[in-house]
Amino acid sequence: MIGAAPEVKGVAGDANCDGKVSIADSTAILQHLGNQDKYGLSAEGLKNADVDGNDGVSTNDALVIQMVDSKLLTVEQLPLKK
Ligand SMILES: [Ca+2]
Ligand SMILES: [Ca+2]
Repeated sequence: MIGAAPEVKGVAGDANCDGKVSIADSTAILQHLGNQDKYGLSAEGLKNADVDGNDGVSTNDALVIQMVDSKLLTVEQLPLKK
């Protein structure tokens, strides 16, 4: 993987667009929902954040990302089907 840049664009679950899926993405979604003016996600982040199979970003999307962080789901399973 020498010289290979991580794929940052369009990673399912990567709400904060740092190229990986972690608990920080779950937190970013919750902050977005709680205070959109201050902590709003980018357009790309919103697209990445919508992983639970239901349209729109909700606390359930944050929950799905927590499940990935807890190894109950894998990134490869995202986004979940309806
Ligand atoms: Ca991330
Ligand atoms: Ca959703």
